[in-house]
Amino acid sequence: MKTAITVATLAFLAIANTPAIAESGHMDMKHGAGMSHDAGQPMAKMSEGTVKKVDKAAGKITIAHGPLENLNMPGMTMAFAVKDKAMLDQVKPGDKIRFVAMDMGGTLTVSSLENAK
Ligand SMILES: [Cu+2]
Repeated sequence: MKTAITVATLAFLAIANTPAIAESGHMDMKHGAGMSHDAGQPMAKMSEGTVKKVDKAAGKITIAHGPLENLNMPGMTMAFAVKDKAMLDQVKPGDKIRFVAMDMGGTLTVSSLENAK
């Protein structure tokens, strides 16, 4: 008798739990859809840095930069390629800038920059 009651209780609990599991799965799906919507937004997280050197001939800029979250990089001084050499005309060593750097085919490239005053 005792055994039969236990089995019946477990069966009841299993049935009672099923809607809860289904519901949490549904909520996860809604959450996932929301995240993919956010990923569709243009992401232009600007990083801050100070121009150390501008090499117009090579199309490179050396920047002492703060942490670059999108590249998972700590602050350091390093050279970047630039997407457009014309971008180098608007900066000179010592300038404080905001910029977006990204990995373009293995080359860390500044895709946009602006003076930070
Ligand atoms: Cu770096």
